[in-house]
Amino acid sequence: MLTSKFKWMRLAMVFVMSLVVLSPLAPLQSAKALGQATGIACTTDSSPNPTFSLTAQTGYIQLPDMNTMYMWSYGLTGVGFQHPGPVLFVNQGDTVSITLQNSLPYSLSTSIIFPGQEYVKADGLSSQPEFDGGGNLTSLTKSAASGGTVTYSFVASRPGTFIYESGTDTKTQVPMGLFGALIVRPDLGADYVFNRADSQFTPTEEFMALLSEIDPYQHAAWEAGLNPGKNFNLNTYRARYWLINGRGFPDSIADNYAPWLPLQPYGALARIYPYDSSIHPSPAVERFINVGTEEYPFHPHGQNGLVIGRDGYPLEGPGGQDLSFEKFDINIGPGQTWDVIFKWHDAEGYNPNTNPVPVTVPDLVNLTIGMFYSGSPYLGYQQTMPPGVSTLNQCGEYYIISHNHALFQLDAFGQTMSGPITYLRIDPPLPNNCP
Ligand SMILES: [Cu+2]
Repeated sequence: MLTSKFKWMRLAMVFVMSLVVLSPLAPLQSAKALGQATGIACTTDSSPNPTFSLTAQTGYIQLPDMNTMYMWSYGLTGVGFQHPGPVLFVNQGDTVSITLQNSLPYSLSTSIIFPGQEYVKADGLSSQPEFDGGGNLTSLTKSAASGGTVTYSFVASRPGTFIYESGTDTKTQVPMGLFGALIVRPDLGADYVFNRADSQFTPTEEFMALLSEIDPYQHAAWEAGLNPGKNFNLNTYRARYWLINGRGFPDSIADNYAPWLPLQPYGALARIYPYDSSIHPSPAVERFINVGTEEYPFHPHGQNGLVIGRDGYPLEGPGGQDLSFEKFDINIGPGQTWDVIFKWHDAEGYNPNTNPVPVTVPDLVNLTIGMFYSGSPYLGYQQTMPPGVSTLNQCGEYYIISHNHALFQLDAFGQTMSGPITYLRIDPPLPNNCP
């Protein structure tokens, strides 16, 4: 048992070291232009009439305990399986069309619902729920039969963070992985969350925490296919894996499109820079999304967030009054989205030469050293580590953990310290020499 844990840690370390080697991200350049190492990797199409083609299909993802998991998920048609589904970005006022190709097994029908979008059409007609011959609800919206397609369209009337997910047999199809994020940019501009001046953010510092869960017995039952739809008792549903952006820690801190996670393209590392009134004036934004069945109390250490929106609505009064609030623990309920702004101030400006901290820094050999520590408590400084200790720190940056505070969720089927954990990486003030 111990041996396998050490093996896991070693492999995790190799993963993380590859991350460091493979992610040359220059500050202030667009994360997107550089292959989107961190930040949300957008799937877009030309405004004002973006069209997307998604295929609901089967595939496998990798989990931190070395398990692989049979999933259903949305991938771009013709491109293939990915998990979670593509993050769709559109502009406010766009007429969005999404064609769903149903490639699920077992002759299942499937569909997509768009919570928060109004007047959704399916194949040109007002989208309506479906019922079987006995009057039982079978789908919340028009579905595509096995092998068939259905095209949904709607006008993205208001900006914000939204979910799209299966509307058919939702207790099965959503946990099996049929979900994704839809982000609507406001009229005010792509670097605003809402049509409010105080919702401006740094374009390269737009992050997502899409939180989900897996009951491996549900997935195994469908994978085995012995009696599809009847061989898993939903009353026994119990999540054993919890994921952030479709990955568990430490995969969660690897780059977007990390080559060893080819079907789980979205990283969750948040990389930001200290506030500076001229060089770096705007904050970062994180879009929290919960597609699971449990509450996810997300908890960025050492850092309050400013909650500015929930469920696609800005927190404002009828006259536009700012109703945003500071929050230390971000409690995202099932089906909710929260938009949270945060910034980091180098308030004290500590410097080992000109402004040292007014206490004696403990001797390095008396400290517990993590693999991301620079050897120096000062931002932007690196020092020699104790003998035998290597560091993944690149340029004296800080790493602050962010994780779900329902600690039972920090787990991968019994492998602890996994699940929805990521880091906030704070780089030294710009300009700097960080890779
Ligand atoms: Cu904590």
